[in-house]
Amino acid sequence: MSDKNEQEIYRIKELESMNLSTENNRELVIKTGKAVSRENDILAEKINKNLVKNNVKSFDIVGAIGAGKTAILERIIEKISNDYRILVINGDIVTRIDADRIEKHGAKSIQINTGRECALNAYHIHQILKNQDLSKYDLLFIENVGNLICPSEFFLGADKRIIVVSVTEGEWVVEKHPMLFKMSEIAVINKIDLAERLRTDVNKMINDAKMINPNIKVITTSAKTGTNIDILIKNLNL
Ligand SMILES: Nc1nc2c(ncn2[C@@H]2O[C@H](COP(=O)(O)OP(=O)(O)O)[C@@H](O)[C@H]2O)c(=O)[nH]1
Ligand SMILES: [Mg+2]
Repeated sequence: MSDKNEQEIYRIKELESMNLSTENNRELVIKTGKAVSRENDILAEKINKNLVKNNVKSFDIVGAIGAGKTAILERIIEKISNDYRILVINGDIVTRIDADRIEKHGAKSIQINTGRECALNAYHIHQILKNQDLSKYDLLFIENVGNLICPSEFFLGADKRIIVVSVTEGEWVVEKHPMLFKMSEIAVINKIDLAERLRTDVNKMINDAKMINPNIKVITTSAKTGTNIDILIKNLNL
């Protein structure tokens, strides 16, 4: 990109953020945001009804980039793909790396690339599920785009949300991101094989999650060694 083009892009970005910060525009942005969120929730409810009608149990997996969402799914699928017919939707900005990883373990996987969007929304899921014969599946796992903030704004229509954090993100990661812990049924603290070496206080992470959401089930795992993947599967209540 030439210097001139780059300067132009920065100028546009500056103007965008200046506009958002004026009182009138802010109100419009908030109003529009609320309307979008309401539409999303209506569609999410429809998606869930349809999944339930077809006896498909569904899970929305959220967490930062690199927390181990795909690795945990690989371990789960390895263990249960003989007993359940599984569909996985993988969300990423670009590439179909995760879908290719999942497919090697015995589940059908579909990749969605969101481009600039930092989370999946119900419309993405609807676009995919409307072309699927849901009677062919028992379980749906949705791996959301790697992000600890944006996914809290959009329900996808899954029965349960699972938040995955890892000890490599530091022991403060839970208390810094309360929203998604409030909105999840299961919290996975992954990469415990590295906890000792990093001297991460895993108990603090567990306690923080329970303090934020007393009803959340917290499970410590290692997708690398397979530790506690069985316990995680048990807690899915399949
Ligand atoms: N040591 C260790 N590495 C892990 C574990 N889980 C995932 N990883 C590694 O962490 C990296 C990111 O994992 P990935 O599943 O792609 O994370 P995602 O972005 O959340 O889907 C990969 O190199 C994995 O092999 C774990 O429990 N222990
Ligand atoms: Mg992934």
